[in-house]
Amino acid sequence: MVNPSVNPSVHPSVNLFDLSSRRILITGSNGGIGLSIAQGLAQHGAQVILNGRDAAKLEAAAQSLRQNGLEVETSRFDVTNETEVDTAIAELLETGPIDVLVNNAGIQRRVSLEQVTLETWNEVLTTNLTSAMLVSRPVARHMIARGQGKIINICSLMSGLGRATTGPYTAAKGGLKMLTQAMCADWAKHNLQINAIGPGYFETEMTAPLVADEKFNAWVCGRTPANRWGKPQELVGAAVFLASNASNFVNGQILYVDGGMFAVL
Ligand code: GCO
Repeated sequence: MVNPSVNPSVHPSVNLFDLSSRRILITGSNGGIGLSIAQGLAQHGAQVILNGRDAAKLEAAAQSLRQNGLEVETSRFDVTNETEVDTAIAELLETGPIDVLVNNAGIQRRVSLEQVTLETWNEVLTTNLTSAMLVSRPVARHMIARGQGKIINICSLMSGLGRATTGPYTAAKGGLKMLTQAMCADWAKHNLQINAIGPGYFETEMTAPLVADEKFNAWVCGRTPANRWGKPQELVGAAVFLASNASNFVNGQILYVDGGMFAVL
Protein backbone atom coordinates (compact mmCIF):
# COMPACT_ATOMS: atom_id res chain seq x y z
CA MET A 1 0.00 0.00 0.00
CA VAL A 2 1.54 3.31 -1.09
CA ASN A 3 1.58 5.92 1.69
CA PRO A 4 -0.69 8.69 0.26
CA SER A 5 1.15 11.35 2.27
CA VAL A 6 4.34 10.63 0.37
CA ASN A 7 4.48 12.47 -2.94
CA PRO A 8 4.86 9.63 -5.48
CA SER A 9 6.38 11.98 -8.03
CA VAL A 10 9.43 12.65 -5.84
CA HIS A 11 11.85 9.79 -6.47
CA PRO A 12 15.08 9.53 -4.46
CA SER A 13 17.01 10.06 -7.69
CA VAL A 14 15.38 13.51 -8.12
CA ASN A 15 17.85 16.14 -6.90
CA LEU A 16 15.78 19.05 -5.62
CA PHE A 17 18.93 21.15 -5.48
CA ASP A 18 20.04 20.54 -9.08
CA LEU A 19 20.99 23.83 -10.75
CA SER A 20 22.25 22.40 -14.05
CA SER A 21 20.92 24.38 -17.05
CA ARG A 22 19.99 27.32 -14.82
CA ARG A 23 21.39 30.67 -16.01
CA ILE A 24 21.97 32.89 -12.99
CA LEU A 25 22.87 36.61 -12.98
CA ILE A 26 24.61 37.80 -9.81
CA THR A 27 25.07 41.57 -9.53
CA GLY A 28 28.17 42.98 -7.88
CA SER A 29 29.94 39.63 -8.29
CA ASN A 30 33.49 40.59 -9.27
CA GLY A 31 34.56 40.16 -5.64
CA GLY A 32 33.45 39.55 -2.05
CA ILE A 33 30.25 37.71 -1.19
CA GLY A 34 28.90 38.03 -4.76
CA LEU A 35 31.85 36.20 -6.30
CA SER A 36 31.75 33.50 -3.61
CA ILE A 37 28.05 32.93 -4.25
CA ALA A 38 28.61 32.89 -8.02
CA GLN A 39 31.41 30.35 -7.64
CA GLY A 40 29.27 28.15 -5.42
CA LEU A 41 26.28 28.26 -7.76
CA ALA A 42 28.53 27.41 -10.71
CA GLN A 43 30.05 24.51 -8.75
CA HIS A 44 26.48 23.22 -8.31
CA GLY A 45 25.92 23.21 -12.06
CA ALA A 46 24.57 26.67 -12.83
CA GLN A 47 25.72 28.84 -15.73
CA VAL A 48 26.60 32.08 -13.94
CA ILE A 49 26.76 35.62 -15.27
CA LEU A 50 29.12 37.87 -13.31
CA ASN A 51 28.43 41.59 -13.13
CA GLY A 52 30.36 44.65 -12.04
CA ARG A 53 31.12 48.21 -13.14
CA ASP A 54 34.85 47.69 -13.67
CA ALA A 55 35.55 45.67 -16.83
CA ALA A 56 39.09 44.64 -15.83
CA LYS A 57 38.03 43.47 -12.34
CA LEU A 58 35.08 41.64 -13.90
CA GLU A 59 37.28 39.77 -16.39
CA ALA A 60 39.76 38.85 -13.66
CA ALA A 61 36.91 37.43 -11.55
CA ALA A 62 35.60 35.45 -14.53
CA GLN A 63 39.07 34.03 -15.22
CA SER A 64 39.37 32.93 -11.59
CA LEU A 65 36.26 30.77 -12.06
CA ARG A 66 37.02 29.59 -15.61
CA GLN A 67 40.46 28.33 -14.55
CA ASN A 68 38.53 25.98 -12.23
CA GLY A 69 36.53 24.69 -15.20
CA LEU A 70 33.40 26.65 -14.37
CA GLU A 71 31.01 28.10 -16.98
CA VAL A 72 30.99 31.86 -16.69
CA GLU A 73 29.60 34.79 -18.65
CA THR A 74 30.15 38.46 -17.80
CA SER A 75 27.93 41.51 -18.17
CA ARG A 76 29.45 44.89 -17.38
CA PHE A 77 26.92 47.45 -16.22
CA ASP A 78 26.35 49.91 -13.37
CA VAL A 79 23.35 48.64 -11.38
CA THR A 80 22.45 52.23 -10.46
CA ASN A 81 22.23 53.39 -14.09
CA GLU A 82 18.74 52.68 -15.49
CA THR A 83 19.84 52.88 -19.14
CA GLU A 84 22.86 50.61 -18.63
CA VAL A 85 20.70 48.11 -16.73
CA ASP A 86 17.92 47.96 -19.32
CA THR A 87 20.42 47.68 -22.19
CA ALA A 88 22.47 44.94 -20.49
CA ILE A 89 19.44 42.85 -19.50
CA ALA A 90 18.04 43.11 -23.05
CA GLU A 91 21.42 41.96 -24.44
CA LEU A 92 21.60 39.04 -22.02
CA LEU A 93 18.08 37.94 -22.93
CA GLU A 94 19.02 37.85 -26.60
CA THR A 95 21.32 34.91 -25.87
CA GLY A 96 19.17 32.96 -23.44
CA PRO A 97 16.88 33.16 -20.39
CA ILE A 98 17.69 34.43 -16.91
CA ASP A 99 16.39 31.73 -14.60
CA VAL A 100 17.63 33.28 -11.36
CA LEU A 101 18.64 36.84 -10.40
CA VAL A 102 20.77 37.49 -7.32
CA ASN A 103 20.65 41.17 -6.30
CA ASN A 104 23.94 41.30 -4.43
CA ALA A 105 25.47 44.67 -5.38
CA GLY A 106 26.03 46.82 -2.31
CA ILE A 107 28.39 49.23 -0.59
CA GLN A 108 29.04 50.24 3.00
CA ARG A 109 29.72 53.81 4.16
CA ARG A 110 30.19 54.01 7.93
CA VAL A 111 29.13 57.43 9.22
CA SER A 112 26.79 58.61 11.99
CA LEU A 113 23.48 60.04 10.78
CA GLU A 114 24.12 63.52 12.13
CA GLN A 115 27.29 63.63 10.01
CA VAL A 116 26.07 61.91 6.85
CA THR A 117 25.94 63.96 3.64
CA LEU A 118 22.99 63.69 1.28
CA GLU A 119 25.47 62.51 -1.36
CA THR A 120 26.62 59.59 0.78
CA TRP A 121 23.05 58.78 1.81
CA ASN A 122 21.90 58.70 -1.82
CA GLU A 123 24.96 56.67 -2.90
CA VAL A 124 24.20 53.93 -0.36
CA LEU A 125 20.41 53.85 -0.86
CA THR A 126 20.75 53.85 -4.65
CA THR A 127 23.42 51.14 -4.77
CA ASN A 128 21.97 48.87 -2.07
CA LEU A 129 18.22 49.30 -2.61
CA THR A 130 17.15 51.14 -5.77
CA SER A 131 19.47 48.98 -7.88
CA ALA A 132 17.51 45.88 -6.87
CA MET A 133 14.37 47.46 -8.28
CA LEU A 134 16.15 48.65 -11.44
CA VAL A 135 17.63 45.22 -12.22
CA SER A 136 14.62 43.17 -11.10
CA ARG A 137 12.11 45.16 -13.15
CA PRO A 138 13.24 44.02 -16.65
CA VAL A 139 14.22 40.57 -15.39
CA ALA A 140 10.83 40.07 -13.76
CA ARG A 141 9.03 41.08 -16.96
CA HIS A 142 10.98 38.30 -18.70
CA MET A 143 10.27 35.79 -15.92
CA ILE A 144 6.56 36.68 -15.87
CA ALA A 145 6.37 36.08 -19.63
CA ARG A 146 8.08 32.68 -19.12
CA GLY A 147 5.85 31.81 -16.17
CA GLN A 148 8.79 31.06 -13.89
CA GLY A 149 11.83 32.56 -12.18
CA LYS A 150 13.60 33.21 -8.92
CA ILE A 151 15.03 36.35 -7.37
CA ILE A 152 17.34 36.33 -4.35
CA ASN A 153 18.01 39.66 -2.61
CA ILE A 154 21.19 39.77 -0.54
CA CYS A 155 20.01 41.62 2.55
CA SER A 156 21.88 41.70 5.86
CA LEU A 157 21.69 41.18 9.60
CA MET A 158 21.01 44.90 9.32
CA SER A 159 17.74 44.27 7.60
CA GLY A 160 16.49 43.75 11.14
CA LEU A 161 19.07 45.23 13.53
CA GLY A 162 20.89 48.56 13.67
CA ARG A 163 24.48 49.39 14.61
CA ALA A 164 25.87 52.85 15.28
CA THR A 165 27.48 54.55 12.23
CA THR A 166 25.74 52.29 9.71
CA GLY A 167 22.46 54.23 9.31
CA PRO A 168 22.35 54.55 5.49
CA TYR A 169 23.28 50.85 5.05
CA THR A 170 20.77 49.72 7.69
CA ALA A 171 17.98 51.77 6.13
CA ALA A 172 18.80 50.38 2.68
CA LYS A 173 19.03 46.75 3.81
CA GLY A 174 15.83 47.11 5.84
CA GLY A 175 14.19 48.44 2.72
CA LEU A 176 15.57 45.55 0.68
CA LYS A 177 13.92 43.07 3.08
CA MET A 178 10.58 44.80 2.59
CA LEU A 179 11.17 45.07 -1.19
CA THR A 180 11.57 41.27 -1.13
CA GLN A 181 8.12 41.00 0.43
CA ALA A 182 6.69 43.55 -2.02
CA MET A 183 8.10 41.60 -4.97
CA CYS A 184 6.44 38.48 -3.53
CA ALA A 185 3.12 40.34 -3.36
CA ASP A 186 3.35 41.42 -7.01
CA TRP A 187 5.01 38.43 -8.65
CA ALA A 188 4.36 35.18 -6.74
CA LYS A 189 1.15 34.67 -8.71
CA HIS A 190 3.31 34.46 -11.86
CA ASN A 191 5.29 31.57 -10.36
CA LEU A 192 8.21 33.77 -9.36
CA GLN A 193 9.81 33.03 -6.01
CA ILE A 194 11.49 36.03 -4.41
CA ASN A 195 13.43 35.54 -1.19
CA ALA A 196 16.37 37.05 0.68
CA ILE A 197 19.54 35.98 2.42
CA GLY A 198 20.64 37.94 5.50
CA PRO A 199 24.37 37.49 6.01
CA GLY A 200 25.80 38.14 9.45
CA TYR A 201 29.44 39.11 9.86
CA PHE A 202 31.58 37.61 7.10
CA GLU A 203 35.22 38.19 6.33
CA THR A 204 35.20 40.16 3.05
CA GLU A 205 36.89 43.22 1.55
CA MET A 206 33.97 45.28 2.91
CA THR A 207 34.50 44.12 6.49
CA ALA A 208 38.30 43.90 6.41
CA PRO A 209 38.71 47.06 8.55
CA LEU A 210 36.40 45.52 11.16
CA VAL A 211 38.22 42.19 11.21
CA ALA A 212 41.50 44.06 11.69
CA ASP A 213 40.05 46.01 14.63
CA GLU A 214 40.88 43.90 17.71
CA LYS A 215 38.01 45.32 19.80
CA PHE A 216 35.43 44.92 17.03
CA ASN A 217 36.68 41.44 16.18
CA ALA A 218 36.29 40.46 19.86
CA TRP A 219 32.77 41.91 19.88
CA VAL A 220 31.69 39.96 16.77
CA CYS A 221 33.14 36.71 18.12
CA GLY A 222 31.48 37.28 21.50
CA ARG A 223 28.10 38.48 20.14
CA THR A 224 27.83 35.64 17.61
CA PRO A 225 26.68 32.37 19.24
CA ALA A 226 28.99 30.47 16.86
CA ASN A 227 31.82 32.65 18.27
CA ARG A 228 33.35 33.41 14.89
CA TRP A 229 33.04 35.32 11.61
CA GLY A 230 31.41 33.59 8.69
CA LYS A 231 33.33 32.46 5.62
CA PRO A 232 31.78 33.69 2.31
CA GLN A 233 31.48 30.12 0.98
CA GLU A 234 29.12 29.42 3.91
CA LEU A 235 26.48 31.48 2.09
CA VAL A 236 26.44 29.09 -0.87
CA GLY A 237 24.05 26.57 0.70
CA ALA A 238 21.32 29.16 1.23
CA ALA A 239 21.83 30.48 -2.32
CA VAL A 240 21.63 26.97 -3.83
CA PHE A 241 18.44 26.28 -1.85
CA LEU A 242 16.75 29.52 -2.93
CA ALA A 243 17.91 29.14 -6.55
CA SER A 244 16.63 25.53 -6.82
CA ASN A 245 13.33 23.69 -7.03
CA ALA A 246 13.68 22.93 -3.33
CA SER A 247 12.31 26.42 -2.60
CA ASN A 248 9.43 26.49 -5.11
CA PHE A 249 6.86 27.17 -2.38
CA VAL A 250 9.03 29.53 -0.33
CA ASN A 251 8.27 33.21 -0.99
CA GLY A 252 8.96 36.60 0.57
CA GLN A 253 11.22 35.12 3.23
CA ILE A 254 14.63 36.11 4.58
CA LEU A 255 17.07 33.41 5.63
CA TYR A 256 19.66 34.74 8.09
CA VAL A 257 23.06 33.11 7.70
CA ASP A 258 24.73 34.65 10.73
CA GLY A 259 26.00 32.03 13.19
CA GLY A 260 22.92 32.73 15.31
CA MET A 261 23.55 36.43 15.93
CA PHE A 262 20.04 37.56 14.98
CA ALA A 263 18.47 34.89 17.20
CA VAL A 264 19.95 35.94 20.55
CA LEU A 265 20.56 38.99 22.76
C1 GCO B 1 29.22 46.79 9.83
C2 GCO B 1 29.30 45.72 8.77
C3 GCO B 1 27.97 45.00 8.62
C4 GCO B 1 28.19 43.73 7.82
C5 GCO B 1 26.97 42.93 7.50
C6 GCO B 1 26.26 42.45 8.70
O1 GCO B 1 29.73 47.89 9.60
O2 GCO B 1 28.65 46.49 10.89
O3 GCO B 1 29.69 46.26 7.52
O4 GCO B 1 27.04 45.87 8.01
O5 GCO B 1 28.79 44.05 6.63
O6 GCO B 1 26.11 43.67 6.67
O7 GCO B 1 25.12 41.77 8.27
